[in-house]
Amino acid sequence: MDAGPSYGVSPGAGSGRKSNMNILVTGGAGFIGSNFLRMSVPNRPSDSFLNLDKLTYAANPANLAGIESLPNYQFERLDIADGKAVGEAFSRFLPDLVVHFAAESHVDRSIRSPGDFVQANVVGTFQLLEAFRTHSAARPGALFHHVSTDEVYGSVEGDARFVETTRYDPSSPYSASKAAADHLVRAYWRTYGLPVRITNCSNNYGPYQFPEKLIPLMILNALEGKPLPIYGRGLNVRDWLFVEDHCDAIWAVVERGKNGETYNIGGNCERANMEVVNTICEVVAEETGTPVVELKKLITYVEDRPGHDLRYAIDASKIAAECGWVPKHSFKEALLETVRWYRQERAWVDGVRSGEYLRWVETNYGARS
Ligand code: TDX
Repeated sequence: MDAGPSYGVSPGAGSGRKSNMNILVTGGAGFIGSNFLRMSVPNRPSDSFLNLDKLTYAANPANLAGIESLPNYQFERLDIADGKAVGEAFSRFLPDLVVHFAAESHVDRSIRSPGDFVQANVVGTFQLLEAFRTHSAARPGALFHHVSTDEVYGSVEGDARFVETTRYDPSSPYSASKAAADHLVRAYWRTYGLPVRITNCSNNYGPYQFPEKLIPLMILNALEGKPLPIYGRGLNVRDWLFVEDHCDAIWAVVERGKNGETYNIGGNCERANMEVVNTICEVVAEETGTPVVELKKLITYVEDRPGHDLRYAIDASKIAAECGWVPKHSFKEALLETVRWYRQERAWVDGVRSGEYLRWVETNYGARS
């Protein structure tokens, strides 16, 4: 790794990875992938980035407005489950590093349409591994970094926390599809010696998250005086990770992790859903001057999600010890930043809600398959 620009990790603390890398990012128009690209592309001018994204409903080209004209960035609309197209992209770009974010990720949608999740998350990961095996694996220092989730471990009991060796026990079609993808990645390490690393992160939040997930949905509904729907009794616990901390963690693993290893990434921030929604009400009240009691009156208990995991809790000590990464943002501060972003970026919010950007994609790239 060059000692030059290196996002979020100590300067010069590289692992000897070469500079001038070709970095292929999948799902870079989605929430976490676009945060990763916005943080990385301008800061790594000697690396070339290729973003492969199918531009499904949760991807938004507007997420990349600030970087799309940079000379070290290219975009290609592509379905990762299309093995031929993936192979062609790899043979042209010859990636040294693949950071694989692309996934269908919303649990409620996976309950309604599980097939889409198997296709994108399992078949898509398989096609990328095959293309990487054919075109990249022999390149010195090549690495396939697979971005996964803590949901593969299922619900944790008592005070325990997920460690990297916790048995996989997925509850939803979404988490089962991510678990299957993780197994494939690990199998390619054991069978073919493919240089791979896996990270399993907790619940992300921050700017540009599609408003189907808890935090952006609650922020927007609170700003608009709409009901705040809490599943069940609101006692389910998640560990919350600010998206920029997550992107820093990925670079820390790329630069200082080991091949064949898995690293858990967490925000050290466990909260019951109820508590998260109350904090959102408090932050929105402070920002808008709306009395907090009025916002809390919007809380509505709705039918629980089937197979709803009670608690996710990450033990992130391995990445701290081996890669020197710890989260930098406090929940309150990062939530305030997120609330301010959703208040300011009305055009983005209106665009994703109205489907305006879907029409833009159709005009520029043709109809979605
Ligand atoms: O309207 C809601 N009401 C509610 O109570 C929504 C959308 C969610 N919830 C609850 C369900 C969960 O307990 O909030 C919690 C968080 O829900 P989601 O934002 O849907 O996330 P979760 O189901 O925990 O899964 C997330 O974390 C792991 C992401 O969606 C995954 O993509 C990630 O891999």
